[in-house]
Amino acid sequence: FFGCQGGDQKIDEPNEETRMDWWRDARFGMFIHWGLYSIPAGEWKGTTNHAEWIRTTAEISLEEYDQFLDDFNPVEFDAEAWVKMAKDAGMKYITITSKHHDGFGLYDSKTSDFDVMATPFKRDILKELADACEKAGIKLCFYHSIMDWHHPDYLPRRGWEKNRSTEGAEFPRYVDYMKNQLKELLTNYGEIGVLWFDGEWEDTWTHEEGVELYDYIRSLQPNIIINNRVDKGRQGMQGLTAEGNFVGDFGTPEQEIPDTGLPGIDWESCMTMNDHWGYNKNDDNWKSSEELIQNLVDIASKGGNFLLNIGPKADGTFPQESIERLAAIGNWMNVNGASIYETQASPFEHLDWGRVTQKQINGGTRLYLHVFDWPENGELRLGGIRNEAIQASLLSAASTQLTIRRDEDALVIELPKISPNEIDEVIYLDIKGEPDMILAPM
Ligand code: H79
Repeated sequence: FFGCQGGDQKIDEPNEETRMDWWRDARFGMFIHWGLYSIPAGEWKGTTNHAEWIRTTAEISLEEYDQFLDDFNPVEFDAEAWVKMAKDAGMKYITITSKHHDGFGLYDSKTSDFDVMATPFKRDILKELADACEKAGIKLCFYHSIMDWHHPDYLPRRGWEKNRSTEGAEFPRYVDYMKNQLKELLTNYGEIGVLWFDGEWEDTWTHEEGVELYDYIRSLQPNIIINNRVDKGRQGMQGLTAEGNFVGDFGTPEQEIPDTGLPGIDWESCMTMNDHWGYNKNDDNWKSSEELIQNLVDIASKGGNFLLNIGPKADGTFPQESIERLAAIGNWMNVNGASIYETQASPFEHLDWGRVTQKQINGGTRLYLHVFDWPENGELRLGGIRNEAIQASLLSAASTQLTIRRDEDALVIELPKISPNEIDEVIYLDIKGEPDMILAPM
């Protein structure tokens, strides 16, 4: 049984549903990849395809990388402005890199000298974000890398790191260090929504350590949600947890959206707006706002969350292209948010005109029909459904009643000739009971 991903077996918990509730309702969050790597902005000695992995991909020595400390001074950083952009886009939570693989901490860590306090900026970025999030009612979440290319006790080294000795390195001491950092993060910044681990795939990290870390995090904040990369059960970039006794509360598809819904499984697709997580000044391969909105809808129609990434610049601002896309998504969400928040996966998959999300209301079901491709004949067909229809309306103009008729196994809705919103006009269709599907022959 996939639904039980193990965490609840470890800690006695009567309120499992309650713990995940806010996250399941939220559906949409902002990922933020920010750190020293934002300074080179993806460029190194004439090569341009780098980002947060630049220490590895450009093979930069530790000595050289440490020099970025002197240049990290994001004077334009404004936590409240960031949180406002997330909130205005319709996002309910922010997951920021407290530490990425390079080992640099964006906060005041007493356990490390490789943090923001060692830069000219000397401001605790996570504290400022925590305060801004609290004010705005946004959940703050931390991405924390298990893999660490900086700490002397982390093993292994990168293959090209010939001059960094492993002598005296003790991995258990690294684990203690990481736990101390996590204790700071879970003690000094209020209630944290999610701990999002990454970099768990190297051989030094074991299932036993994953279980222990999961339990440790829950002991500090019992209601926190922890992704499946804390343990060894993740299956590649597809991201879902393998069968077995693995801990972790949700699966983490990366740059992918599952083909179908996954009943009983919690998951979140994380995705970049262009081709890099960290800021890359040469990357102009931006997804359109339309594609991003339709991705959000696709994911919601399958019961998942969408964690959409921003790679801020070294001065503390978001790239203009990201700001524009957030604003466009926000415009759509202002009208159509009800078709995303607190919805569940629908049984309608692979429709040729769009996607369907749904919600239980007044003993019946409200189906949100997301029309990506407006039918030319003005008739929207929802096939394979037995239920009696009650009413249908445009979500953008709830006073317009649309005519519904039954055509054999389909409900057919008469639409206006032209779509009011070409990206995704949402029709809500109320039916009696829960969807009663006529299953296609196998
Ligand atoms: O934090 C983001 C990535 O840095 C991290 N997870 C997301 C959320 C990530 N870890 N691994 N990967 C992404 C995939 C690894 C791809 C690699 Fe590569 C191929 C690493 C080195 C070669 C991508 C391409 C990164 C550098 C070049």
